[in-house]
Amino acid sequence: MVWWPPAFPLMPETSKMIPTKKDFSAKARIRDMDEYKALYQRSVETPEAFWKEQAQSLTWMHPPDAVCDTSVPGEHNWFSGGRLNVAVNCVDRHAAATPDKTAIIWAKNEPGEYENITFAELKRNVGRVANVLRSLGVRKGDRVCIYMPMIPEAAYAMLACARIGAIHSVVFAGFSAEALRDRIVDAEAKVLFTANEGLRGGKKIELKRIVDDALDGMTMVESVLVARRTDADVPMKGGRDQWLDEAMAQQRAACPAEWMASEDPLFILYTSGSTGKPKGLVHSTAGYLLYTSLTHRYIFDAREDDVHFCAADVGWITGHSYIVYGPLCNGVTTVLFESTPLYPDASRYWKTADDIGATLFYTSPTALRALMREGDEPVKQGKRESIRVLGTVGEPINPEVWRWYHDVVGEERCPIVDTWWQTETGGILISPLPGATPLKPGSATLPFFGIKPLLVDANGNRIEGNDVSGLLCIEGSWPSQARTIWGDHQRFLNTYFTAFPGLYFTGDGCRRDEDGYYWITGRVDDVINVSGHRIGTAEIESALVSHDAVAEAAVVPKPHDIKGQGIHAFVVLTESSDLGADEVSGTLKQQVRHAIGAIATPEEVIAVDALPKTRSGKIMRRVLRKIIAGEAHQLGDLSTLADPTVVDQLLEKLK
Ligand code: 7RM
Repeated sequence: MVWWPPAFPLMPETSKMIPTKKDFSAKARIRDMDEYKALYQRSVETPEAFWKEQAQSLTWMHPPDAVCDTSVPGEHNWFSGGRLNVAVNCVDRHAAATPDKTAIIWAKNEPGEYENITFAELKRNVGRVANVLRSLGVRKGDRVCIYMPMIPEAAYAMLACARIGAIHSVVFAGFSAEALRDRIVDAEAKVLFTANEGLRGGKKIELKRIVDDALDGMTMVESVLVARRTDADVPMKGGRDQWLDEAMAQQRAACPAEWMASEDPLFILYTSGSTGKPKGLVHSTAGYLLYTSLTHRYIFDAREDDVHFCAADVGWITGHSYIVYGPLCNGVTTVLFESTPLYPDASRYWKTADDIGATLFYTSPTALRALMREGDEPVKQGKRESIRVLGTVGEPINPEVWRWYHDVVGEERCPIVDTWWQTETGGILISPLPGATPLKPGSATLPFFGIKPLLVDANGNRIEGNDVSGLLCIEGSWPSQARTIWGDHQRFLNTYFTAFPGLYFTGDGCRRDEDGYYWITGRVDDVINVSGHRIGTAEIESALVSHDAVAEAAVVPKPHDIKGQGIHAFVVLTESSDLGADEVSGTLKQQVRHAIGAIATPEEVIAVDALPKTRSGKIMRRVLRKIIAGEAHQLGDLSTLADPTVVDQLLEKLK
């Protein structure tokens, strides 16, 4: 099989790679490149045998009769015939073996405040919430929306759904009422979890009020369960709303677990694509759980006594896979971090890590860029001695930030795992193994077991060899690959499997260097990655044009020192617009916040007379991207531009 010449890296002595750490490697699960190569080769040459063996790490109610059927791209299924329950795997089996071990450390918003939840307690709380759901008539396959801050109840709600076979849809608690409503309606959720208020840094977020706005005039959601995070009283709608703690108190702790089929959906998670409508990616039960737990074990080199501190939010895929499901399936203590990296100051992560003895630490380049700007002193306020592995995810990491993470935060002692993956992939696909892979700052390095990355050109021709660039595709399937887009399988096939027949197209550009290492260069589609969060230009544009004063809108990214990319909007106002020149930016920024949420707020909204378009009327975002990035001298081919004077007008405007 020559799908990828296994041009494995040279030994570190002969290249500019950062060698593995001897002390770490000596005790690691995978200790060198020979071990990695051998296991990797086995995983791609005999995948059935490899995955069959790996599947034994899960507790099955009935073992699968087959490993995988991946013959038709986009119709993959894994472990058919198997029966299992995710909550049994993540909770019950550890509650039986190690009932008093801490399952969750909740690091509250206020520094120094922690609450530990043992596996035995977790089991009882999940059981109670599951019984609350059952009492509300929630059955296997029903959808439950979770719109909560980072509190233990969010994890209870997810695991309770898993226990009874309900499909959860976690919506990040930073999304606006409108965005929440769209996601509830798309999934047809009948129950919603929220909290009276959320606390994040110095801010209070009125979650229940946002929920009331989202549900206004809607009958689809029959019940709202409200966790009590603060002592704020909030209006409760009779017959619909109840306090979660009161509802739980009325239920037994024991709740039988559904026997779920391997391919039954575990959850839906929405992400942005190149159209205005977010996609609800659907993840499976067995494959998802197996792959997230396996990657957690190998990529973080996770052990029984680890404390896994992933600073993401459960509203994103990273929170699903590497706060809740991966670590808990492995019986590893996981951390729910309610605060922000800068609250009350830039030493927060490191002091928290010291307080709770965090051994594995996982965050985003955006957080690291913000922290690096504050200098080394806040880092030194924490000892960081407990930390063994440092991880990053969400965007390309600049080599100088990587260096700082490695040299200052990790004091050159901790391997860094730069993990590339997506909402669609469920788990990490390209990453170093911390005891085995020599590192290069800025590269996600090499594929995980079972993963076959390849590069293609725009015409779909495979690009062989090393020191090449192209579009990143994955050949074949892996267990945690998304199964469909909720309610629109055709869109799933069109988005991911038609551009390059037979391959999964990631939407990312990528370089494979002279050593075969992968460097993800970022999205090649109309998706902007702001602080590691994907936002579709079409969604923002549709929010803008829904304002009476806006006739047309075009949104493009511009490099941003902290966020990676910032959102820049161009609008053409309507004839009848009565927005004053000084009001345009403020009003339209507010419009976007209202429609989507604060994360989608443009850096600037610029009113222009006309947008650059092709003769067929397509907006040439490439031209706007270049102009806004100050690269007007290399606008490229403008021959398809309908009205070339538009470019001069834009340049004049932005002077
Ligand atoms: C986990 C997550 C996915 C997009 C992906 C990339 C970018 C993620 C890295 C990265 C460079 C990385 N899911 N991305 N990780 N780029 N290096 N290590 O982020 O669905 O929200 O985003 O994020 O563009 O396609 S996501």
